[in-house]
Amino acid sequence: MIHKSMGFATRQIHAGKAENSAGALCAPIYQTSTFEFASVEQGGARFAGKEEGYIYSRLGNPTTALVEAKLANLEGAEDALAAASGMGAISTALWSSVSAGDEIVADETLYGCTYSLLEHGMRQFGVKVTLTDLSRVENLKKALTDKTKVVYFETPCNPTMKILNIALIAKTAHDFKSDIRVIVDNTFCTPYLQRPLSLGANAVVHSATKYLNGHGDVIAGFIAGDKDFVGRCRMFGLKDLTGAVLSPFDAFLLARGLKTLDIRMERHCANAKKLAAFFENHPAVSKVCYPGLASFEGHETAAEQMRLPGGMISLELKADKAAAAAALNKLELCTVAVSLGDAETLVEHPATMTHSTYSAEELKAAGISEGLVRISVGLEDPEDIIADFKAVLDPLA
Ligand code: 4LM
Repeated sequence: MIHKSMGFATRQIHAGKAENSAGALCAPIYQTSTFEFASVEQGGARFAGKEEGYIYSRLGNPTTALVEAKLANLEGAEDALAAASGMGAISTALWSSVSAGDEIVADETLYGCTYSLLEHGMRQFGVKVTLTDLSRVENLKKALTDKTKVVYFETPCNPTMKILNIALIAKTAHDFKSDIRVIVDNTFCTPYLQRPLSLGANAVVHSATKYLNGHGDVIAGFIAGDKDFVGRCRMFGLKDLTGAVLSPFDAFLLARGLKTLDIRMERHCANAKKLAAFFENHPAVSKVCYPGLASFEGHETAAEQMRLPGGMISLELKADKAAAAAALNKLELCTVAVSLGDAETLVEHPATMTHSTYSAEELKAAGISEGLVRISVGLEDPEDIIADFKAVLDPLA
């Protein structure tokens, strides 16, 4: 039996149980698209919501239900819904929240495809999207109208690591209109580092592709929040609008990854802290964006709302673009790749990769410089990660 008072590690391992008549320690993979009804009447009753039970795996599946229960427990949410990707979760949550004529206010610094969904996608369907810098609460106050249905942001923001004050943004939005849904993308933190619902947000979305799974072998997402909203996302947003359903096999891999979330996050953060200190003292580096550094603008807010400063670092090099790229191409241990939260240290160039959905002017407005390099610090020995960067940065100094 799992109690709310139990610790994070206990809950990440034990929360959520799938039907399991054989008593297998690891819940079985219910690799099935559909479920047998005992009778025509029973099938009808399940469709009508008069009887509990599975119908079809786009509406629910025992293996998927297990990871949904785990994530809901860890985020402190009433309910959670798994999706086929982070973008599947985000688009499901947003399309379940607005109709044509409604408005969304979002921070201007977002993962590139979320930016594209808002800026290029939702606008096409008559939803007004206002993108602004939510680190200044007066910008939020200016953007809110009686048509605002959603306030949406990430913190730390991908890729600049800008920190947004969850409690302040949620309070400002709710003081303006109590039914505004404040949705926070908690991908960079996971519930081990930050729990937006406890700070006043209404819903959380995740790319579970990243730290939640943690092993670079799954694309997945989550929505967590109150029962009504998650129910609407499940039975309308995901079922009818996006169809972005997580497969039972990927749910099984996620359940496996989640069992070690706290240990992995502790190590990602410890490694990132050492690497950030190395970069801050390296003469080839002009700027380090890491919430754990006292020199970083969002440091104090990060310390208030995050357990630890995370495993992501962004930096700028003094060298010109070609010389910086040539240096990073020589990394031997670290891998040039997008994505984050894996055991391997990954290095990428947002302006030409994850944020290439922004135009040059939009990148500038969002504070994403042409020279920014983003690092997802892995779980290797920190001395080896630092030695790899030292070997390629020293010649630039
Ligand atoms: C990346 N990110 O940055 P799926 N929310 C955040 C993200 O960083 C991402 C998604 C949602 C990267 C992918 C290539 C904050 C993705 C979207 O990729 O749809 O699971 O998540 O490197």
